[in-house]
Amino acid sequence: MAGNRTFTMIKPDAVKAGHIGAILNKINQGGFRIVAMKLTQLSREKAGEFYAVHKERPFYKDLVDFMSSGPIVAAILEKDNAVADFRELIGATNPADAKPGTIRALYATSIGENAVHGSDSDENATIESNFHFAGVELF
Ligand code: 3AN
Repeated sequence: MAGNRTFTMIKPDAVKAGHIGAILNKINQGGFRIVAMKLTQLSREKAGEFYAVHKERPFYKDLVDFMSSGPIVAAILEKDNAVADFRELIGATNPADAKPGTIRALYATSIGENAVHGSDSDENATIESNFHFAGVELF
């Protein structure tokens, strides 16, 4: 059965461009409830740990540099079928392929700087939520 929570980050490109409010609005309009949220910045070390599954990929270093380059918003979101529905709301990894109206179609500039993260499985949603919010009260 699909879980009811996912994890997201509004990435440094979208924070810098002033899109936090617009993206949170899309998230709420998409039927997601925010159960935990913070404005924070990842160190290079923490960004590397978060994206460790991509360690062997050619874009890993750029990804770690980018994700630690400025503030992000991290949040846990709740909705039925959260992981799949959120990935539908954010659109394809490459904004050029993202459906019109999705968050990446609206706010991402490239495949590397693509505005938002969304967990790709219930298991990773739990791991990623704990990475940022272990021990924090959920609302
Ligand atoms: P998604 O975030 O859509 O699940 P993943 O898990 O394949 O995509 O990739 C994680 C992150 O790595 C992406 N959000 C993006 O920032 C970066 N990335 C993925 N593919 C590329 C690529 N070909 N070139 C540069 N960066 C990439």
